Amino acid sequence: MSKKRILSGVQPTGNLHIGNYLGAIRNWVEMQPQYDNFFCVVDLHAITVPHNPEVLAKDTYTIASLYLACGIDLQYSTIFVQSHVSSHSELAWLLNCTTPLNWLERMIQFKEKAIKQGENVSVGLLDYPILMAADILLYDADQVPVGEDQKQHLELTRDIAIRFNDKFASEENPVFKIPEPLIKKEGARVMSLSDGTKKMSKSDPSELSRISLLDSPEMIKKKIKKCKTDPVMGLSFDPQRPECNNLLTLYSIFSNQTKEKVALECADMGWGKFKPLLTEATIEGLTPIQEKYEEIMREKGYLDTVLKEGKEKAEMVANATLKRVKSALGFLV
Ligand code: ATP
Ligand code: LTN
Repeated sequence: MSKKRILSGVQPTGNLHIGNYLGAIRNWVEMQPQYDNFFCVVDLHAITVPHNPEVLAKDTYTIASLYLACGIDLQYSTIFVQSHVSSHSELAWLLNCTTPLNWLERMIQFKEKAIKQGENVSVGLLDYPILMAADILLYDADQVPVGEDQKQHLELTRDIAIRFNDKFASEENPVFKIPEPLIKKEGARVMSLSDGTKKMSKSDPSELSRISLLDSPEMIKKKIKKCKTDPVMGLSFDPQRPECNNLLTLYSIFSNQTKEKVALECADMGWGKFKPLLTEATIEGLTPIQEKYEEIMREKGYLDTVLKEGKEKAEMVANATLKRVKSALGFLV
């Protein structure tokens, strides 16, 4: 029996932070041997908010090498750049014309990001989830491993696929496979270091709000030292204490210990004792990724080869799906 397929992606909008790693990439790495995997760097999504052309290409390389540095293995997985496979844009157009506008207007991420843009909201920002649906549906993905914040987009993708199949295909011969979201509980929503009620995000203007995978040990130490805490004595996984809950969760993941064990270990601790422990566990967790990253970046030309091969493999699958879609819609193919 052939393996089930996974597709996921990250936007090249800056360095990856530990939220991206714990919420998404760590799970990709863990699952990859059992699946046929496609991981893309979604550069077309990165331009839905104002961007700097000079940093887009650099960030695209950074994210692709971080995929490898985090442990994505080309034996199991294909890494490619979204804009290298033109079927993504083309399917997005076809889905634009078969999806009701009001499905997009309800998207939480759109509403949140639109507020930040003021008058300058692009059509692309509204259309973002359609392009994401195209990414997923082109590969007949069975599972899409993402963080909690992407749940609504995954539900929309399913609705788009179901509606398309209903209108343009038969039950026995559907055009799209209906994908399932895969959201692991631990690390699905890593919170900002400056505010335990907000998710950690690449686009937060404050560097101190997140730990980047490439932060130096000194920087990690500084960020944890400055992060927001609370004045309650003793530490616990209390949902009423968002900062405490978040920091203990990070510690439990990076130190490879169960929540129960961490709860016991930290029950009588104060922040002064806990912060150095978290700092050490975080540095230890990130050092191997940083070393591998440096190695990949030193090897000139390697990444280009990986991405070229990735494009070729991705195109084979994506172009076949696009042909099916166009034929169902009545285009001459
Ligand atoms: P931006 O701030 O530019 O929107 P982001 O930090 O939200 O970026 P994305 O590229 O949108 O990052 O997300 C990549 C993956 O990381 C997605 O699967 C997303 O669900 C996951 N992710 C993002 N932020 C977090 C977080 N704080 N906790 C857990 N997972 C996260
Ligand atoms: N919207 C996603 C990034 C993304 C994605 C995808 C994730 C674009 N296309 C396809 C999974 C599958 C985000 O994390 N912000």
